Amino acid sequence: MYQPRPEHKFTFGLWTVGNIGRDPFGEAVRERLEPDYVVYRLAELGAYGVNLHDEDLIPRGTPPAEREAILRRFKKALQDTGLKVPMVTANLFSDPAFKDGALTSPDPWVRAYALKKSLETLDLGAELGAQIYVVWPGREGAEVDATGKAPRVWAWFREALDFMAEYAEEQGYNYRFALEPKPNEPRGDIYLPTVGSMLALIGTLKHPHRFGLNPEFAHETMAGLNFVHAVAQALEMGKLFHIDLNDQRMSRFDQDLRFGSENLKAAFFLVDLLEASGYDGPRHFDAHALRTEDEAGVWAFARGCMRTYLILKEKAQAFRADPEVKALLEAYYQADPEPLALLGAYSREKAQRLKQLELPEACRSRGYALEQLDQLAVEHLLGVRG
Ligand code: GLT
Ligand code: MN
Ligand code: MN
Repeated sequence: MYQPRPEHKFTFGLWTVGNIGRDPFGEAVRERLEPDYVVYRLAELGAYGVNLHDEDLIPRGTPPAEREAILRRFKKALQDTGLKVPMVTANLFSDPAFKDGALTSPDPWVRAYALKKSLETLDLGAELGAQIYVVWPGREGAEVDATGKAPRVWAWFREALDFMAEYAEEQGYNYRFALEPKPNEPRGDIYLPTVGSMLALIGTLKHPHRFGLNPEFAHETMAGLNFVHAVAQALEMGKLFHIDLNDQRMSRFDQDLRFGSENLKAAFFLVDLLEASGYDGPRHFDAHALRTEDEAGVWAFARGCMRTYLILKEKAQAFRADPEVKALLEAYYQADPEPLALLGAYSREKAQRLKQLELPEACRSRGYALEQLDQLAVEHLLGVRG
């Protein structure tokens, strides 16, 4: 029961299960896991794929011969297990050069270097079969506004994205670019803080169809926003290219907790939304085991993320199939043809008729039965129904 299988499309990053538990106050608590070892373990657990930053696989400064050896071992592990690499991304945050931004650094040398690193990561990903390229602008932010940088960064960021898309096109790579917003951390304020701001940016790019979102549960939650609503908007706009699943307490540092471990109800409605939407991309867990854990805890964490997702999927299906829920929803969405005929696309005639409209008094006194509906959701979650 609840056994993950590749067709569920669960993925983890090398940096997630490989997280060594460093935090701003404390040193590493776990050993680095070799990338090929991670592949074998994830495959055993039933995952579909493994994602990576350039530097997760090939640490900065690796000599060419060693690079080839790492790649050979990694590809062999992929071949042995059938695990995929659906997504890659460049690490544009660790190098000290990126301390005041990478693609939006005030130093054009740094901007050029960040772009070079991105192009090389596009090459690496193409070699591994990746089709999603994530851009997470974690260092594209500020603590100090005296620079007047805020109005300038958009052009730099936009140019860099256009450049990457055109490079990928020219190379014949089949990438879709997934932009990942976050309100803060590591910068005091990141310039593209929310799903809404990222969606707005996409409309200003040269090749908007190549760009979509990689929203993360923890990031919208840090901003006090409703992740389910953010994902729904991205889906409705055809822009959900990838998703980072994890959990988070509001008003805290970026916790990247095990999926479903904190906001169970939001996780439930997220799975409900995703599964009903036809989204067929990876379900990526961008989370890591608690710093208290040893390696056994890491694999328990990974199993837990997938298991919780599958349990919630079953619960969501039972909730939607519940006759009481169905009856409440039928009453909720009124389908009276009279007002419906006045809505939709504009016409002069409709406008005239709308001006004559008298709202039935019942619309003011009606109840929406949301207490009943929500209680049913809670009871499904608590396991006493369905
Ligand atoms: C980093 C960040 C994540 C991003 C990753 C992609 S790296 O761990 O916290 O949210 O998805 O660069
Ligand atoms: Mn995060
Ligand atoms: Mn993420």
